[in-house]
Amino acid sequence: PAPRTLLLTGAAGGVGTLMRELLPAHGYALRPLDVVPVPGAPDAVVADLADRAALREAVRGVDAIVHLAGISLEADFDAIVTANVTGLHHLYEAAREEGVRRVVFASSNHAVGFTPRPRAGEPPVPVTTPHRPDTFYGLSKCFGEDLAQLYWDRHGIETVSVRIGSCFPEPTSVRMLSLWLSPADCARLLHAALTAESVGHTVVYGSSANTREWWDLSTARALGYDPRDDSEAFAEKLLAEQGVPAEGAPDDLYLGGGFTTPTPPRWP
Ligand code: 15L
Repeated sequence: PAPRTLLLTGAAGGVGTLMRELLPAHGYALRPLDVVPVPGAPDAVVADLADRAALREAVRGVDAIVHLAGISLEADFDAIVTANVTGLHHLYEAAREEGVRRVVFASSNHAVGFTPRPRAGEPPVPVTTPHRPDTFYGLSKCFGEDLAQLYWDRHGIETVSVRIGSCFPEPTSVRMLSLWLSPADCARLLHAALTAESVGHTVVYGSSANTREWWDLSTARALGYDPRDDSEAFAEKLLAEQGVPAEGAPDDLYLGGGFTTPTPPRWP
């Protein structure tokens, strides 16, 4: 049967807030969780990924987990390890102990951020491209994908790892024209990842059907994802405001853009 009750971790975060609005229309009852109180959700679980007992209680009885919690920008190595490595292990252990069979893991384009962005005429980047993290943050997403693989091979817990591009209400840079995942398409992609049969551990890229796409959405489409939005609607305005990235600039060279620089965007 299709999953209906979801634990949504990181429910107070950027993507979490958008998904709290949009996932119920796909038929889900949400159990939101965050390390801080979730605005407008007094029943949300407030728990840290360090708290194994709280996680075990939080996953009990849900059909699936959408894991958006953790640090989502660059930070000190120890902080990244605590939240995104140890915390992820705690969550999967809770899932294993409580018999939850499906996880959707928010990976990131920054797991492959040092991959050169394809030029005109070059093929889109496939999901099989080698990991090339651009930050400790991206490195933690590489680890997360491997942890998901381990829990599938060893324990039969299925995961779709979604390498999310840029999920915001609108793209705000020229780079994001290639990586934008509209909130509505994000909800569609999560729904596909939750309902597709026999996913084992599947890696997909997460973006809308962007005219300027850099990567290969075929593994996402194979799950049943049918994106409806295209960042091209914002292209004229953004190009007029910002121009194309200069040749050799980070946004020109790499998928990860500014995350590849000595001063990547930092948490919090
Ligand atoms: C990410 O992984 C970040 O969490 C998000 O804040 C954006 O910066 C996004 O990548 C991006 O690359 O645009």
